[in-house]
Amino acid sequence: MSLNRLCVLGMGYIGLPTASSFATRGLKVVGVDVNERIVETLRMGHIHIQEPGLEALVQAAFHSGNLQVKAQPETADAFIICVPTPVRPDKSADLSYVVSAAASIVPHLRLGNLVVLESTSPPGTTAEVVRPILERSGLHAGPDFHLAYSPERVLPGQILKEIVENARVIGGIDAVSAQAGRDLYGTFVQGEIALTDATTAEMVKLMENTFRDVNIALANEFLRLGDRFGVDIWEAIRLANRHPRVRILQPGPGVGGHCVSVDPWFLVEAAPDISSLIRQARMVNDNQPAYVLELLRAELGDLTGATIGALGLTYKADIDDVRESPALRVVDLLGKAGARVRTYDPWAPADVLAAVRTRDVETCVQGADCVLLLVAHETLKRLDPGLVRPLVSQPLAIDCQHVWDRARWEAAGFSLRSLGVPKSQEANVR
Ligand code: SAJ
Repeated sequence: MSLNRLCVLGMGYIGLPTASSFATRGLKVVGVDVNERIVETLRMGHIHIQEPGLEALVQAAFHSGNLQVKAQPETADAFIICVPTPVRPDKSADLSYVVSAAASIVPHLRLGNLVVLESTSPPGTTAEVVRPILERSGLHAGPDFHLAYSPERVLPGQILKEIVENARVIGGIDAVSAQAGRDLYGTFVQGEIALTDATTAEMVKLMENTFRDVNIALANEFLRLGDRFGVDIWEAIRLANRHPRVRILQPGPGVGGHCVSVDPWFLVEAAPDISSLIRQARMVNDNQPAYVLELLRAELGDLTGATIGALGLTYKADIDDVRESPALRVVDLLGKAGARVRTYDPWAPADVLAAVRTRDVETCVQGADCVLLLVAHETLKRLDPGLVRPLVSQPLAIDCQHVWDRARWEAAGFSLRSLGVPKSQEANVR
């Protein structure tokens, strides 16, 4: 089928690269965002998020003359919904952005159109939530227009490569809808395109991120067991992973981001009676920041009045996203425990409030009783302990990512504690 004009709703981490990828392949694309500030920023040729290569791709899309950004959708051959689906404080799925994006398409829906939902959604959302909204147009999904679910699967930091190369699953409300989705994404996707039904595709996306969350929870529980039994968990994981069928993930200060720490709740909410493992894994990962706090207490005793220089605030390394960041949770817990926390992050947006944000590492660690590494940004991994040592008040460093070189930090006069390396094991890893 011919799909030449496209409306992409939501100009965020997924919608913007998706719209730009189609535009640079010759489709006429209108990118839509309800946030006027985002529309203005993009129209001025700037981008509001950091992702390697994205600015150049967006500029190429504008230069091609095929990309426009607007506040409202308009008639098109296909519509792609890429809006957020957060969880509410009670862990229920908030589908309000999906609902309003679908409603905004209704006046523009025409015979033969294709509508694709990309947002991560609870099973049944495409068929039971989006479909009835679109059918308010008087058209019927199936005979009159095509409707499909196709989850984004890209890793922040590698979006541009993965959006093209990853395999893509497209689930239609009928077979023709799925094929229409393949015609559309085939424009730029080089990975395999697998067709299925909409609810299976929704389930696939949730299973992927739940698989990751449960496996990280297992690594984090191993870390606690390692502490109990005096085992360096990094060494134990390295050795276990030499088994041909074992691949244990990395423990750490917790799981963040708007995906892995959120999506499993969609399954728990939809079927709480049969998802206890998934819920428990979420709780293990959500408790990691409190576990980090205990490590600090073990080293510093009462944290009231202690000065902590906390390095890293984003949810993972070398990206600018702080959503659900475990580092922010650690900082918050430290503040509640009475510590004076200064923070530094070379990536986090300037408007992130986290105790006292400083402009450089030196100011952050000045007078610190403990230098705390929370996120393994490249620049922080390479931090020179010799520069830090004269600035701190106590030479204690705590590495929650196991990336600082023990010999180097100790040579600079620091006592280095690593999350996952019990004190009794530190001598062995020297
Ligand atoms: N993390 C660990 N240990 C690990 C791996 C990750 O503690 O071994 C932590 C990270 O530090 C971070 C969190 O988990 O706080 C999530 O990071 P991530 O790199 O696992 O994943 P995301 O959220 O950046 O992207 C995920 C990806 N899903 C999978 O790998 C199954 C990506 O492919 C999805 O497209 C994305 O979620 C999404 O949008 O759903």
